[in-house]
Amino acid sequence: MKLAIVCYPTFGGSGVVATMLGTALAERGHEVHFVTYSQPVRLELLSRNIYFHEVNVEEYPLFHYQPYDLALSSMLVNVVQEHGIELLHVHYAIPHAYAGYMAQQMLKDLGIHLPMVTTLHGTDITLVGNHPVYKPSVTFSINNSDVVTSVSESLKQDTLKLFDIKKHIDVVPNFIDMSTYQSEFKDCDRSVMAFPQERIIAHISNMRPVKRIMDVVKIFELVEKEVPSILIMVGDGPERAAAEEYGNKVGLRQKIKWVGNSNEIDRILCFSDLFLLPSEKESFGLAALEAMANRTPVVSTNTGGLPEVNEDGVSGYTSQVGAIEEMARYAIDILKEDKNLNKFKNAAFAKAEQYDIKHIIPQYEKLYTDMLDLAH
Ligand code: GMT
Repeated sequence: MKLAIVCYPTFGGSGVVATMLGTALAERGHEVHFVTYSQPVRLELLSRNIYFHEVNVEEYPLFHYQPYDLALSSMLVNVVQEHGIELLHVHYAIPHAYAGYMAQQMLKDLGIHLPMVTTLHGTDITLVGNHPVYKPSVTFSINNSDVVTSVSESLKQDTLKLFDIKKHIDVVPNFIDMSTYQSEFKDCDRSVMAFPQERIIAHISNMRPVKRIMDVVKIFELVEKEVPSILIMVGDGPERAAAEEYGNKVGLRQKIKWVGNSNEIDRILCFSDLFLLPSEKESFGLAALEAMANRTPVVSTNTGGLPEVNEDGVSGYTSQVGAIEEMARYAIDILKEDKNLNKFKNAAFAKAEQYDIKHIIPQYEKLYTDMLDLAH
């Protein structure tokens, strides 16, 4: 089939999931057109069946805010007509589901029916979408999508609680391509980062307030007193400066490596012994799943969809938001002895296998074909 995918092109999980989905569908012979404002960071354009259409918003001095959703819906109308697109899959409700709906209406005028799947990812529901400024548009866009999916059971329940939803929501969890992680991990050269006696702890996020990265540094501060270790902080965002300053103040300048945004996530996770994700909200926690696929256990909060991914006492541990001391104790428990650490590493890998791409892509394909059957 021929489909258009709309997503954010940045390092955020929703864009990563959309890119992995599109890439996997293209490998299975579908024609996939990404429509967004720049090339998605993980998209390899030189691949069979993959196309990218860049949405440009012309700057015009009259506009205080440039109308991206208008430009996106117009671009969708053009791409659908030019390439005979059969269905649209938008990731992240704001403004994508809204722009998608507008494109559907314009195409209807031209005699073209374009069914739309909306995948809810988290903050489009729990943080931003729920704000009164956006709520009516988000409710409308969800209720007017042909198919709605959410990336965890928890996000589905949040959506039903926070919005007046008349549509059925299918839970299709995020996924990972485990075939990429079956190798012997030959590239795991931990000596580039740490001394042999040190454990390596990692955190990856966009360092927004919701990620509570100050908690990451405070947990590490406690762990490091008991277990020689270093912390690798990957990503960038508004909370970074304060957390970095705190780390320096408490004497951890040499122990915390702030590496910024990175395209080498798997290399970093490959030599990591523990992943910390003490988020305030997390609909799924794709970063935790990526860690687990790299045999890295996770200490996280138990918020949102995290307990669905990180099984408490198995692939790591989960705690209440803000329970810094408890998370530090769990981290020490995992890291202290090699034997226990290896038990957690193997269990994390086994748990990640439940989310292998081969279980999830057919679920999306079925939703697409059912939707197209209904449309014809
Ligand atoms: O949370 C982020 O840092 C980015 C955000 C996004 O929209 O890209 O992530 C959300 O979607 C991811 C992919 O489905 C999920 O793994 C994240 O848990 C979710 N973030 C939140 O719910 C805070």
